[in-house]
Amino acid sequence: MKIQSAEFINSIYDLRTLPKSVLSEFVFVGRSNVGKSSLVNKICNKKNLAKIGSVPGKTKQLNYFLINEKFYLVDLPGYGYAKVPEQIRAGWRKLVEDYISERQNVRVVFVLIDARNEPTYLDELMISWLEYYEIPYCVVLTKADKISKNKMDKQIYRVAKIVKLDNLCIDYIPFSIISGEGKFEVLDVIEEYLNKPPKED
Ligand SMILES: Nc1nc2c(ncn2[C@@H]2O[C@H](COP(=O)(O)OP(=O)(O)O)[C@@H](O)[C@H]2O)c(=O)[nH]1
Ligand SMILES: [Mg+2]
Repeated sequence: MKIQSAEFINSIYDLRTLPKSVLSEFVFVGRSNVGKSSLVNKICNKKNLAKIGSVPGKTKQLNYFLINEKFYLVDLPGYGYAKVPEQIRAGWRKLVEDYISERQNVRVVFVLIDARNEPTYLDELMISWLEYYEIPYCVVLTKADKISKNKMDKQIYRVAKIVKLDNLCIDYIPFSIISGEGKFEVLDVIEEYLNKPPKED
């Protein structure tokens, strides 16, 4: 699939103001600084579509990008930043879980995990929600340029141990904005699920 047009639509702070639309949504989650905005920019071939490296843990909005006038990419607020007070973290949980469980438009959630770091409790929680609500997801191992192939294999093995339902986990994709590795794999997953009829309840 080729991304021909990509535009920022808006930032949502309150789920009651989500776009009234039936377009498919492909969602990116992961802790602050894992590379969500960088990935969105990379697959869209745009430098500044999504803001890179803004103050971690402070942004609590969902950012909507319209692609090819046909579907949305949604950048969820980052999680698991050590200095975030518990109250804000609880707000994050509610926002993200409500979105994931209620939004019918979601086709695939890409769970981003830094290839160098042990998956956190919140990565595990995220995956357990996706399995509970039966949403197909794809694990993306970011910043692949910073580790060896051997270490990447070990990381995939570690992450795979968290996954309980193989049928919902589409793939594990090493990704790097430096080498471009993983870009086409992510686009292929989007294309496949864009053309697949959504599962009936
Ligand atoms: N070396 C390397 N750095 C990356 C990669 N992806 C993101 N970064 C850097 O990681 C930092 C956080 O990225 P950002 O996209 O803002 O993360 P977000 O908070 O998850 O949206 C920035 O300094 C990026 O340049 C990558 O694939 N390789
Ligand atoms: Mg970001």
